[in-house]
Amino acid sequence: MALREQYRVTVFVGGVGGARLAYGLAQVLPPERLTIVVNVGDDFWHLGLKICPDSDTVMYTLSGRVDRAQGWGVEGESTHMLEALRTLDPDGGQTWFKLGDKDLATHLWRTHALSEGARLTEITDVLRQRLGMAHRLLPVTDDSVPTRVETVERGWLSFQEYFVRYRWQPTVRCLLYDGAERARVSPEVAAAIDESDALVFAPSNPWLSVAPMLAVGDLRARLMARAVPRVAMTPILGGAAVKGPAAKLMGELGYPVGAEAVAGFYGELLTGFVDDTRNPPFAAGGLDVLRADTLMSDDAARVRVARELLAWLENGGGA
Ligand code: FO1
Repeated sequence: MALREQYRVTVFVGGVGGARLAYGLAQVLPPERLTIVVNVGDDFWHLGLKICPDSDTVMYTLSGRVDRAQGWGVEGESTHMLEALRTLDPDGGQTWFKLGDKDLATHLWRTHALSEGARLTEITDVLRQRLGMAHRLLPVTDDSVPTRVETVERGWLSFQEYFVRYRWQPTVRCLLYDGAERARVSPEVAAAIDESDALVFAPSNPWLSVAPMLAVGDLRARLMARAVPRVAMTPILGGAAVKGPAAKLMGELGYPVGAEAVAGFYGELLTGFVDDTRNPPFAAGGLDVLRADTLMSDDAARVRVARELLAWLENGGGA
């Protein structure tokens, strides 16, 4: 079915899972009709470099450069720098975060541009164009909003320490989106929201990827002010997360593991919800629910899910 002329979508994404939906949407919608807004809560400084993992995962995925087995990093990557660093740092204090050689160029270029005074939004726009990504990619804010994780076993950790260094094994007690109230939604993101015909939350981790975006400044109020479909897709399929700690984290934070609790996380922000056919149906209150096979294991599935979502929205679904 042909989509309505000029129908514009903004999709909010985290890393690997979000990039998969963004990839599908980008095969269906031309660049002027799709804006991808990305979480910056995972961003951190490492070895003097500004690393933006979710942003880079989306750029590499949509430009066809991603290491498909990992879901992040660059395909065919070499690790000469990392090996040399291991010689200098035999105790592994800095080598737990694996920076490949090509990926390193992205971090060097970004850090240099920041030191020259450019905004993260401007830098991300240049990077994605030069890497060959056609669609617009916007960090939710130019401000720093690092996610911090309080764990039972290791106390407070930075997000990447929790996620990569300790492989999300520590038990999470609580999460902090540091500086989020003071952070401002970028003007580009504000404009994208105001000009969109639908606002979509990818099947990203609600607490680790979506919450750090919703906590930024007045983002939630800006979204609520739009009388367009505001829909989210479940990251929980058949009682488990496709990848990563979503299900484990839900249990630790005291939520029942399932799509209903995911919908509850968004609350009145949503007008619609995309649930997976593997999940038991639930009473979704006023939400319009699309039930679909949302597993996006290959490119064809990503495009199929994106088409199904857009057809539903186009036919008045999710409102
Ligand atoms: N994830 C890992 O599990 N191990 C790594 O060593 C690692 C390095 C890395 C380097 C650059 C980058 O952009 C991402 C990287 N990731 C790594 C992925 C990433 O940190 C996480 O998947 C996300 O932050 C969670 O969305």
